[in-house]
Amino acid sequence: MSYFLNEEQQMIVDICKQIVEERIKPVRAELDEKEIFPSDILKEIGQSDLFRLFIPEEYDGMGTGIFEVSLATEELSRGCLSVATSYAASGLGFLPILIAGSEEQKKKYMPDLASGKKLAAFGLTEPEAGSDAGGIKTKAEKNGEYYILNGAKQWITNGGEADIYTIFAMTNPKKGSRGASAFILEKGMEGFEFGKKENKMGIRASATRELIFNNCKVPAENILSREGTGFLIAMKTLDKSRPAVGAQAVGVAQAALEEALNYSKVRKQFNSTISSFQAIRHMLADMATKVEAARSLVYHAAKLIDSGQKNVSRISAMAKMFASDIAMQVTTDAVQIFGGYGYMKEYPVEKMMRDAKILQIYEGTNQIQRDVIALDLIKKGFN
Ligand code: COS
Repeated sequence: MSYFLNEEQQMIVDICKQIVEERIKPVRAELDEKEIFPSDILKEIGQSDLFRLFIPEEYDGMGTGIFEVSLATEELSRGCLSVATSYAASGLGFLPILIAGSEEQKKKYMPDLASGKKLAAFGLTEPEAGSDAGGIKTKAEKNGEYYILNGAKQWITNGGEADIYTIFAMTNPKKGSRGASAFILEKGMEGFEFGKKENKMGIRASATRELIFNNCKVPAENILSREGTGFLIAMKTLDKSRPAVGAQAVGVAQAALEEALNYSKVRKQFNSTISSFQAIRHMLADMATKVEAARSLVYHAAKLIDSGQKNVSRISAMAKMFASDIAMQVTTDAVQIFGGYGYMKEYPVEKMMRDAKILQIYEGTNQIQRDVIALDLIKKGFN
């Protein structure tokens, strides 16, 4: 399908396709099986300037938008969701700096993140605060020139691998979500430690770790904006990043659809290829239609954000929720079309189905997305 991409956008897609074919597909099963973090591939992604996409030119970025990031994320997800997640998680980690950072903070941190020399991570979730983002317990107390952080973050993508972390902590717990603040932390800061790497169902090559703050000393100048703005920074970040989760979903669904389509044309039963059976044809038709609908919604959401529209929570949540539900359905149907072979690790659809599940959970469960959409709908209607 043509999406009227300009020359630059087509180039982004082509570069990603090449990385997928040459670097990702040959090793994705092994990375998954052995839980190997794809450092070399991420280096190559950096050398191909793909981390620069959403970063303004003054901080060594390319100044393109969420649409271009979504194109890159979708293509990388066609290859391997672990790689795409590690790539997208760095963007999620540095978005708070772009949204709320001072000129000095942006100049200090963004160039190395733009080149891919350093990776970022986003630290919001805690053992007792997942969907309830305002309920975080990590504390940040001001002590002279420092904030002292105590607490822990859970299931942090790129945890331990990233150099730069945007962390949300309570500076005034009595105020609830209005008492949260955001900080930039660097790996190696005193009192900043990592827990064990999690053993996951899917995206097994991505790194998910606990972050532990044990009287962690963070220079006071590393606060983003000012005290009390942390929850808002987190929400604004998620509003911008959720379409990229939708793009991950479109990519993995497209990959599963392609695998199922190709297999249906060679697998023979009852002396015919299974693509000649209506049962399979109708499944393929539904899968292709769903992927196309999800892609349209993701691209639309990304373009609305890039157009500068202010209230994007609803469309952003819709894109993430719809596309990830579709990815789960389409990858499950792909396994079904492969039959018993689909359940085996020799074929890639087994991994795609395991990987797809996380998309309905991270960056806000799809139940939370439905809450965000419904609340916005009831408050604002269609104005
Ligand atoms: N943009 C701007 N402001 C926002 C906002 C947004 N997207 N979402 C909420 N706010 C504001 C609200 O308007 C409200 O402001 P006032 O106090 O001035 O009225 C304030 O923030 C608190 O909002 P609300 O009362 O809706 O907060 P809740 O505690 O009920 O939580 C949800 C809202 C559930 C939407 C939020 O906690 C959430 O997004 N949870 C999921 C978190 C998540 O994605 N976790 C995954 C981890 S990241 S991988």
